[in-house]
Amino acid sequence: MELAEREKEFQEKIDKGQKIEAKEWMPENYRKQLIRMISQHAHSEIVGMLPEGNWITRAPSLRRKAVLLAKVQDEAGHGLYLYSAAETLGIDREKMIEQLITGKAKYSSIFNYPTLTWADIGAIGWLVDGAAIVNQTMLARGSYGPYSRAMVRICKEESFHNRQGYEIIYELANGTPEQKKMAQDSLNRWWGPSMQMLGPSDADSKNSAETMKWKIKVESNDTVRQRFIDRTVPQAIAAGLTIPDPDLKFNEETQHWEIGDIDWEEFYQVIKGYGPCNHKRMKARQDAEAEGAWVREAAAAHAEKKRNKKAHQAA
Ligand code: BYC
Repeated sequence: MELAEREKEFQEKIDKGQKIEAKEWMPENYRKQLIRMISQHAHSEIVGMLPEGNWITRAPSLRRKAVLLAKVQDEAGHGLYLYSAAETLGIDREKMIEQLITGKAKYSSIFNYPTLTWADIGAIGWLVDGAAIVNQTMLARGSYGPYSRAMVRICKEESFHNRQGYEIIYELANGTPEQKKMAQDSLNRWWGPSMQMLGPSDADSKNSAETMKWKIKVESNDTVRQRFIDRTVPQAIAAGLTIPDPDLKFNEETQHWEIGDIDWEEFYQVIKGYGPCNHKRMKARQDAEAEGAWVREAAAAHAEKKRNKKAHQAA
């Protein structure tokens, strides 16, 4: 079959809402776009463990510690499903990890900010996982079977993360004046990066035309961001906190919350490597890779030994 004809059939399948599975024919750029997005997503999950893991030993109670520990472990699990989903496209995990630790691959901009107080753990669960859920419930409707199915389970776990984050923030916001101040300070620092996290505005999003044509994403960055804003502003109000945006207003006609300008200059600086914690995050992943080398070598040697034994018995 001619390439053009194959592409036409592929597009028809997508337009009908059918899923594409691992072994099926797909345009090379569809494969590339998916590897780019899924591997960036996987990297975000494991880098995202770092700012939160930082607070496990300092959680204010045993309950908070157990919940945070479970959340951070969930993020590692998400990384594993996602690396596996990317592997179905013909790239192996070693290669993806190498791309991460050599700085060739991106991970979410949001994880380049520090967690300065316990309230930041609340803000991450509330805002970061909140933004992730809105984005990922959309991605669960995407065209690539292994990725969209991974999203279903991830979103269920993210919902628990989101609730635990909001609970922390809500309790602090309704606690002592010092605690309320801590919650507000945390919202002030995480709001802007949470807006940026959902990607450049539609006019500047270079991949959206292609990824939306192929239903890798079924909604644009701005659409997803607006849904996140509409869901989050009332939660801030319910907690008695103020969104740090003087231009925020509710549009009665459209029934949407409208925000002021997003600081895209900051976003591009962070994704170029100049955020407050890029260097630290990268070094943590590089060290983990180096320190885990002996485990991988031992596991590979054991597997090799088993294979040789089997081959010897079969001979
Ligand atoms: N950070 O053309 P665009 C989590 C890049 S983790 C860094 O609009 P696209 C969690 C983008 O890659 C959740 N880079 O891109 C974990 C592109 O550059 P390249 C993470 C960003 O792909 C632990 C360029 O900017 N979620 O939930 O159509 C604890 C132009 O952008 C970012 C995912 O990864 C960013 N924020 O749309 C707690 C979801 N935004 O690659 C929680 C999967 C954009 O061409 N990804 N860039 O060099 C997506 O849904 C989409 O990739 C995006 C961007 C909406 C993020």
